[in-house]
This record gives sequence, C-alpha cells and structure tokens, in this order.
Amino acid sequence: MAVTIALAGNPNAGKTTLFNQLTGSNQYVGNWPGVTVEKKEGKLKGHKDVIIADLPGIYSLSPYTLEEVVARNYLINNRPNAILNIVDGTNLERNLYLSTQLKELGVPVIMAINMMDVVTKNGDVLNLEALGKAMGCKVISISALRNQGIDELISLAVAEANSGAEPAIEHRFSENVEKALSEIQSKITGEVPEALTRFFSIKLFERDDKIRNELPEKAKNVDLESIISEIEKEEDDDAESIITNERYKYIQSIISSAYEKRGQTGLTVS
Ligand code: BGO
Repeated sequence: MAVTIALAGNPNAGKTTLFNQLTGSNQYVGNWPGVTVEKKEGKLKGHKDVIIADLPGIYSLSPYTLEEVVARNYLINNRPNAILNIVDGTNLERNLYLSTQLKELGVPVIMAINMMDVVTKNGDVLNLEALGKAMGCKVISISALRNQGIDELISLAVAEANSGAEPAIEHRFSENVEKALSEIQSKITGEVPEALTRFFSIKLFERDDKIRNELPEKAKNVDLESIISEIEKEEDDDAESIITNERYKYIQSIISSAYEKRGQTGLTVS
C-alpha cells in the first residue's frame, strides 16, 4: 500500500531543492483545493509506493496566512504516514518553532537539518543526538544542494512512515498550562481523533477559532473560557503568548544543549 510523507519547513529552508532530490523528474503540480497555492507531489526515487507531498513553506501552524491554513488542514485531514521536517541548520531558533508544533500532530516526524555545508563552514557544531533526544524524533544532517545525506534520509523516512509507531511527545509546557490542557483534553476526548487530542487542546487553549470551527459539533461548543482565563490571570498574559513564550524557552534550552557556535565551549559532542 502506498504511504505518504509530507515535506514541511520554513520558506528558504531548502524544501524545493530537497523535493527535487527526492523525486527527480517524477513530479506533478496542481493547486491545493479551493485556493491558488501551488501543490506539488511526487514519487520518491527508488520507492514507487511512497508519495512525497510538498506543503507550502510556513513558519507556524497558526491561522495567520493562507499557506499555514492549507498546510495544517492537510496535516489534520489527510494524516500523512510521516512528516519530513526540513530545518535550516543556520537558523535553528526560527525553524524549530515550526518543528515543535509539527511534533504535536501525532504523526511521526523526521527532522532533516539542511545547509550543513554552511554550518560546518562557519565552524559551528550541532549535536544531532542531543537534538533528537530533546525533540523526541529522528534527526539527520543533510545538504540538499550538495546531495549529502539524502540516501540515508530516504531510508530513515521510509522506515518511519512504514513503522506505524506512536510518536513520542517530548515537550511539556509549564505545570499551569499542562493542567489547563488536560482539562481541555478531557472535554474533547472521544469527540476528535485520539492522535490529535493534544494538538486540538493546545489550539483551543490559544482560542484558535478556525480550528474550533472545524471540530465536530460537540467539541466545537465546549465552554473553555474559565479554564483559559484562569491561567491568563495567573500568568498575566494572553493564552497565545503564553504558549509562544514557552515554546521559545524550550527551543532555547534545546539550542544551548545541542548547538555550539564557533568559539563556544562546554558542549559534549558524542
Ligand atoms: C538560491 N546548502 C546550501 N549552501 N544552500 C542550499 C542548500 C544546502 O544544503 N539547500 C538549499 N540551498 P529552496 P525553499 C540562491 O536559490 O530550495 C539554497 O524556499 C540563489 N538563487 O539553492 O528554494 C538553494 O523551497 C542565489 O538558494 O528553499 C536556494 O524551502 C544565490 O537555499 C536557497 C544564493 O532553497 C533556498 C542562493 C538565485
């Protein structure tokens, strides 16, 4: 049976370059349903049963751009077998902001850290093992432009897409936020697909009305205001910013354990 791997990443992370490496000339281009955003799919080289679906370049899974809405609707509704998240290794902080969100979708994620030729040339060091451990997924370094690491990436992505494994969620928000999320979760459990309960709980906490409107009738109408506003009062911040700030704190902790800029010391590279 055919499996689908969705290719997701920030604009300029090298997605087009990688997509071309993965599919060769075996590509077809159309539009995403109802919008004029380009949709590209292709068969993975050497694996005719594996489809690579190229998602629009995005910075987050928020509803602020058409591309973000198209990408997240695809991930929620089509449930690819795996997500191949291409990350610009020279711009980890910004790129990991999307990665932390992709990890919440209940689909196995493989992170391909691209532009490693530039990272290495800059004299920076990335500890892939520490990064993979902190993110809870397989991580590999590549250079899409120089065709380095692509064969290994293909093997890893195909194995992950065929594994059917339950992906681990490594990142936990603060105790306060997790308490609110589990209260929200208990109100929508059974009403939404199980693998998506955490993603939907976070989005509902953020008052993401586009997501709320997509939910089945019962989940759409649950009253969560008291749960959300209690945390907002305690934290003296709005729910969306609370989530964003906690994501960046998590990303900072990952970067400090896994990324060594030239001249820095103290990192154990294994
Ligand atoms: C230009 N290493 C290096 N060094 N560059 C890479 C790599 C890599 O591993 N992978 C991609 N790039 P896209 P999105 C360009 O186009 O695939 C480069 O948006 C230029 N163009 O070649 O388009 C890639 O699809 C003029 O660079 O990304 C491209 O995700 C001068 O990263 C850019 C310099 O890749 C974005 C670069 C006219």
